[in-house]
Amino acid sequence: MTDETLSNLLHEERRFPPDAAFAEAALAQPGLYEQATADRLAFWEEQARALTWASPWTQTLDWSDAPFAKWFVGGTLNVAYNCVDRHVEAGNGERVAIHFEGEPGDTRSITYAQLQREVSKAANALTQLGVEAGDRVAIYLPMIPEAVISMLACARIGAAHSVVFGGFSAEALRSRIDDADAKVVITSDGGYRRGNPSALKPAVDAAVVQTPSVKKVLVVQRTKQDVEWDDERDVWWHDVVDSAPDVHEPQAFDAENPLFILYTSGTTGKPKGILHTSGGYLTQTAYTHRNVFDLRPEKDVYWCTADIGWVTGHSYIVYGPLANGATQVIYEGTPDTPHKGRFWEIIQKYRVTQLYTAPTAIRTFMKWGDEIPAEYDLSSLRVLGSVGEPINPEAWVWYRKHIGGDRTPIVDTWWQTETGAIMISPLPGVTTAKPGSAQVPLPGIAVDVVNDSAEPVPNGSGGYLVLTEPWPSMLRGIWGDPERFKETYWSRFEGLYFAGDGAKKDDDGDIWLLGRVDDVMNVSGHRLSTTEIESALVSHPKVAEAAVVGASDETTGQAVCAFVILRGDAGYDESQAESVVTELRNHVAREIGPIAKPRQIMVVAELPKTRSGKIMRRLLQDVAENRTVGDVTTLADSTVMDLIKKGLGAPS
Ligand code: 6R9
Repeated sequence: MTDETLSNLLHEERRFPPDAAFAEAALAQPGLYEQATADRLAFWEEQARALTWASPWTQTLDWSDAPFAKWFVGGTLNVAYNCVDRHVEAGNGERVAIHFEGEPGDTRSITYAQLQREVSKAANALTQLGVEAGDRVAIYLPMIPEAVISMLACARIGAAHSVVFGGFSAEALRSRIDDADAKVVITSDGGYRRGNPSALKPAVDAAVVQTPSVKKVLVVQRTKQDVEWDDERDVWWHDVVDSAPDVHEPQAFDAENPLFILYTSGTTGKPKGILHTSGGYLTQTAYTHRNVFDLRPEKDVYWCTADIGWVTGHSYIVYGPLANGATQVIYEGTPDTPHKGRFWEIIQKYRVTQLYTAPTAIRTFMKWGDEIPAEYDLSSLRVLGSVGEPINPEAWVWYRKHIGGDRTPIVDTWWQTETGAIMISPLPGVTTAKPGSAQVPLPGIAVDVVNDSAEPVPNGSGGYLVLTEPWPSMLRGIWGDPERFKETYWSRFEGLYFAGDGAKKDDDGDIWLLGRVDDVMNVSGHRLSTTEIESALVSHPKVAEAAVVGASDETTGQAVCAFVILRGDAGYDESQAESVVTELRNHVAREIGPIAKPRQIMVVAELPKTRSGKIMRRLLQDVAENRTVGDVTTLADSTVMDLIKKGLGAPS
């Protein structure tokens, strides 16, 4: 990456030093970095000791069969015991584990003592249904407490779960059940979505016709809608779980016992079943959750808005928070049901202290307008988190100002399904925040940015993000495909894990994520990042959201094409289209340089996003290059592309 193009983001000069009182009281102190650097493995051993082990490990890390890692070799523990029972035994049984807020407004608060009974019942019921340690169970549920209970019940009996996001199709579900050879599927009649019950069981019915491994389907009743029923195969949760004994003796399993498989979406080809195991995964999710969010389990109310169908839901709704004995909110629905202030209403109601959400949500809230959150009391918030995509500096600053009351630290957390837990993030109370940058590897984590020859780039330059040392919550492989694991992550740079992301180091050595490397454009031999130009566009007061792609161009190789959504209050009407576009093109030229000036800017009403909120630039590239739009099956809303094409006057 040439120096003159490493521009816009590095010009972000706003700095947010930690508040002195917060810094003094913070859980994470600067000494944590020194401690981890002095002896990395001893540092991780200390973090592992925050868990309760049934028998101690004999070796911290076995890397002799790299890239297949074993952490805490010989140690045994029960993950569900760590997430539930031990808090009850410590006298915290009456503490609320989950404040559940259903979309229609129904609520349930579940204490740790109740959770222990619920998980025990579910574990007994799964055993009765024939599930044994080492088996796989598919979970296809809405965001209801039974989703968490099911995951913990699997962990309790040593079976691996494979959660499939409830928005995925019958075909996506079928291929995942098949790949993992799941014995049981746990689902529900449906869930609530945008004010209406939305069915789930029909997809399971269609999928399991073709999956001989599935012996039983366990069905939670949530919406009470009609369902088809197979008397041989289907059982109601309220029949078999509610009547099961509420005491269950947790058995200890090996630290490397598979905990779950989670399939990653997005790229072409067969989905990859990312495998995570027990001891190292739980160690790192608990450690990061505590330190990155400054968690005080005795008084905080934490809320992560992800769905448990994604890794963020696994690590930062289920395992990290519960291992730490946190009280958290779980919300079933969408942020605009029944009104656009629903999130803020929930924060006000439960006095939420930590909010963990995604840039795409933050940009949506910006688009809806500042006045909506302003109507609610958000003063309980102490730490705000962001995950999933690079956060544009403007969105970061908006988040801090309008949600965080110009007061809260923001943690921009970089990690992946594969890393299992947060890897790069500021520490609240320690790091002086730079809007738009994830900044520094957490204590215990080793990352670098390298060039094509695997050499570390100097400060002020860009390249590829790599992880240079194994970490406890690292993926242990791709389910059933060890070769693909080596090939995908370990073959590009010898001995280094290649994350697939571009990044640059600023003059202080802080890391700025630039999006997937396939999102890097090459315009007239200059490497430009989509994130960089998107951030420039979003920094314009009229723009709410932007997506940038490189479209092939006869002269420049690639040309910058931008799709923008204007802010609701921008007062835009069609007759001004031309002048707005000119204004935005000039704005980008001013912010980054003429080289980054988009060849084309298209004003659209929506952007195509995956169900986890990541913009699918590949589809926009099809539009920009006048091609038939490719596979839209992983889109959250498959009609978006028709809307975009119609809006641009292109044939659909
Ligand atoms: C946790 C999660 C992983 C990819 C990752 C990167 C992008 C996630 C980010 C970020 C910049 C952040 N990503 N967090 N990019 N800043 N704070 O999202 O996992 O769904 O597997 O996606 O998401 O490109 O490689 P996953």
